[in-house]
Amino acid sequence: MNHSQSTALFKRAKKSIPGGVNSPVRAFASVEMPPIFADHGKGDQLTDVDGNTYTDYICSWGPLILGHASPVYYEGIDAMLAKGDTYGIATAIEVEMAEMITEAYPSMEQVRMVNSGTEATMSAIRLARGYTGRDKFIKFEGCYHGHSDALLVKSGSGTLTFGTPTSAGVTAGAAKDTLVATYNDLHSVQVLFDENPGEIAGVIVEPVAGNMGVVPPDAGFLQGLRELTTQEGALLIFDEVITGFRVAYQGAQGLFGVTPDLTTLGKIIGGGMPVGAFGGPKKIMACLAPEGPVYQAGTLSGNPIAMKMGLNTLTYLKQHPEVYTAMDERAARLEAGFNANIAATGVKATVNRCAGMSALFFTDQPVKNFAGVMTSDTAMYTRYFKMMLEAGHLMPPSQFEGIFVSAAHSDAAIDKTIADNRKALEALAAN
Ligand code: KE4
Repeated sequence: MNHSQSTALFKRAKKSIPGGVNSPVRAFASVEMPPIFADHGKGDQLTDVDGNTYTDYICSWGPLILGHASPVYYEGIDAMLAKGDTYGIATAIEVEMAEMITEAYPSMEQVRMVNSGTEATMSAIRLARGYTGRDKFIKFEGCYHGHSDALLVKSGSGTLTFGTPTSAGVTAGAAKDTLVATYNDLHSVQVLFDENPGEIAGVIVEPVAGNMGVVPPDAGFLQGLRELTTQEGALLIFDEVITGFRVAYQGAQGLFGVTPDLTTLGKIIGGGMPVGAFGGPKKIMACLAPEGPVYQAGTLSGNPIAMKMGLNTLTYLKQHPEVYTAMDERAARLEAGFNANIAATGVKATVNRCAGMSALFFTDQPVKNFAGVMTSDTAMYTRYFKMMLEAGHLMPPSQFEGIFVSAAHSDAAIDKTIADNRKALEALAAN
């Protein structure tokens, strides 16, 4: 495939944008090649500026649950734009969005809209601290909750690619109240509570980890966190920025039947526009300004155009539950196909999956936590990524990200991905 236009754009971009990209993972550094630049997408297909078309498994890192350029996202947008796009005062559509979310997530009696997942988690942590009067909180190694200072500690996603699990610029003071436990290890959480009695405001967790590849929760892990936090007077925060409206309409809390105190959302709820949200019981949310002492704000929070695209998406998902069944079936076929290819070729690899999100790790070790992820052969992943790209399949450009199947992924596309995965694994097995 010819990537000359992408490469030229990247060279040009590096003059005016740090690293040539507006988010590090887009630089393709982990797979040691210049990034491709997108030109357009339709359904499960993405076409780059050189005219190469791929079946897309990035799906904008989660938002595109209906695939690229679905008319569902855009319904009624032109009419709204004719009236204006932002006001700085409240609008009715923000109320409709809040009602949509709180109806789908009973644990969220109230919800505040923000502009990114980072804002949502940062605000949720501040709220938990303000509500409990406690400073410390627990996160899990390899989980990524956006780039606010206190959460950029032993984090996942791009911080793993760039070897900065705790970022430069995050002061010791900002990180000192962040305690780090091991995913799927309740004892590691209990130890932190025992060492910090009465000081921990909350535990924030990706209920299905999607930023160290995909690591589903072991049976009982989430319930165990619920029991531990209740017993210790700490809040349980589910970061459902990826899993919300993805692993089920009711998110991971609906899928696993565990009710958090606070939930953060993002990605899908914006229909492709920059949207995040956080919510919980009224007694906790009442601590937020303007009612309470915990300040949080945003110029474009609840932007009407973004709300409309988000509402279009959520309304469609609510009216078409069959979308989840179809996504789960396709992701299961992809998993089964990859596993058959691993068995047939003898390549050391393992597949993790939860509903429509999955990951292919180049390790024969079980991947249940960050340590398991780090047994992966990232050099082999790089070779695999490039072979799949050349064959017309855009896999995540990092071992530490997830594969997303959308409602738009066709059976034919899935089958071709499985067939080309077999060829790639055969090539890896040969040398
Ligand atoms: P944003 O600030 O990027 O909207 O959301 C941060 C965030 C919070 N919580 C979870 C569970 C997340 O996965 C994310 C962001 N996810 C990454 C992909 N793994 C965003 C991709 C990127 O950084 O470009």
